[in-house]
Amino acid sequence: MSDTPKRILITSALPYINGVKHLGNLAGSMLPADIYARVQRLLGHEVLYICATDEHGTPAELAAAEAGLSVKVYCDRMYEAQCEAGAAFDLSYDWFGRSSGDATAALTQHFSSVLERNGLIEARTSKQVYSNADGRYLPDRYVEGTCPNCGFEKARGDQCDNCGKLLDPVDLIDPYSAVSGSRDVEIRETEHLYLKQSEMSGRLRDWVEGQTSWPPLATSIALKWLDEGLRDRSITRDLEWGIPVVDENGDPRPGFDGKVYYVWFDAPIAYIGATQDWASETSGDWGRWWRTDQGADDVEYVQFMGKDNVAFHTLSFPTTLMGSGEPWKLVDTLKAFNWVTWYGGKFSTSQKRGVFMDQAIDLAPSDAWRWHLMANAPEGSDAAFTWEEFQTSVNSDLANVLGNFVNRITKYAGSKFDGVVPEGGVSGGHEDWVIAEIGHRLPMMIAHFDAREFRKAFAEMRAIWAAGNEYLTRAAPWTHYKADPDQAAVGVRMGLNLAALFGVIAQPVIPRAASKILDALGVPDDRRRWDFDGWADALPAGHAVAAPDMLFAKIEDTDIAEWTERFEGGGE
Ligand code: B3M
Ligand code: ZN
Repeated sequence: MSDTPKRILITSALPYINGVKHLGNLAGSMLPADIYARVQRLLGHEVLYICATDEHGTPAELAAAEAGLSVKVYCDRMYEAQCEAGAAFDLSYDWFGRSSGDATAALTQHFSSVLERNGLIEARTSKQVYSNADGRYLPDRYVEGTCPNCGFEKARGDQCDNCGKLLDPVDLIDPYSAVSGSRDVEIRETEHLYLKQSEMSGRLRDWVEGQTSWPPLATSIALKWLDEGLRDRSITRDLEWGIPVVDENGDPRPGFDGKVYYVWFDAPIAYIGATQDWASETSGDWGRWWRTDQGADDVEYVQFMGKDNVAFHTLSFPTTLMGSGEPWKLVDTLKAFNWVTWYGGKFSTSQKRGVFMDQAIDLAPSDAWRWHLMANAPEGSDAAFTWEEFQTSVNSDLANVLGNFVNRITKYAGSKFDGVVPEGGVSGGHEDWVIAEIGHRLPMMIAHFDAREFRKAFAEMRAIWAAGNEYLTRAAPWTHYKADPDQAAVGVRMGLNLAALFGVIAQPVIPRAASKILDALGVPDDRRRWDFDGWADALPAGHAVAAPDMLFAKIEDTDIAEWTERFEGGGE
């Protein structure tokens, strides 16, 4: 079904290093990117899916301090933890790197020099909060105080968690150090580098307005910032941990001792740095994916992220790339998500509210989460997670609709037809019906996946499984077995081929259950790709099949009661 093979570069927003991610993070970036990558591979396209941990900035330093570890050791440990969590959820990265690697540092310093040469970066004197008690500057989250916008008393220097407003630490009323709590702070003047985004407004607007395949959520966020007037942003911070600041020749910059680049300047550059690391480790060719003078013109680049990351990907990162005047690949399509909420409230890493990836995997297998989270993806609006809906997804969609179907037909073939696809009989109206039904739904499902419309794609997949159940109800091979074994054979043959098809389409979404189904049915590798021609005869008469082990365990009411209590589900 796939036309000419494409080359598709996929990145998902880089998970921040300060802890294992919660289900909301997973559903808004890594999981949809993984499913999209798997779909495109099955369609025969060449895919490179890159992700990495985002390791710089104040949250890393603060979390390390809280854990009583050096930032380096903390990041090493959390990187391992995030690798494990990703593997447990079957995230099929081609490369999962680290923004703290050398490649990203070199690229960041390169972009800084080139942008400065092009007049898009300049050093300016700025006001920063300095703590006498701590003997250091307090950038971003190192300082807290009262929000000038809403009066919230625990606003952080970079943003108010209560009203969401982005802040500058010097805006806070009654500031105090988040390190020591000391209020003995003063405003000092010190030098920082500024990215002159304002000068790029015109080019950015032309570029944003020229995009045809961005979802409205992404375009509207970018245009809102442009309409409000892009402000120049400081891209350096008074911190130890990060990438050292260089001058226009790439040498250590005088006066910038103890300063590093701002985490949001280097984090998107890490998409490229991680690709370079992938290339070094695999003898891959990174330029073919990122440099339009080296073939990346043919690449379709798709980014996945939560809505709070859109401005950085549509404005500041493009400023870096375009402003360099070098032939870098820019994003073609950006898929942005709203929030998954915890019973309508916020998931929170700092307050440990919600379910985190490492906890989730102890409660239910990855397939269950993958199915539930993306069937209910926060696409049109925020989507609330509740235990009750999770239970319904697993018990009804997976166990009843898919699991029972596969189970019933394979067991029946085992007991009545010696575990082989039976021969004989002639297809009739019921078979025509289900073939037509699937012939109509399959292309729609693929089109929805291609358009990254996950809810619609999942609904179509469920409808295909349901059509199989409807077919078995109509054809009811068991009722014909005694009087007309040939007619029973037709039904079982079709049923087994439907089960094989269900396994093939389920692969990107619930890869573990899908493999179990395909292995039990003995579906050969070349029949597992998303090329559906002749699907109804994929398993020919005489082909041996077995019943898979249990595919999905049901979630009991007692589980829900226990989890609700343990995670204080809904209790805010
Ligand atoms: N690390 C996501 C976040 O933690 C952020 C994404 C970076 S993508 C270059 O909000
Ligand atoms: Zn506020």
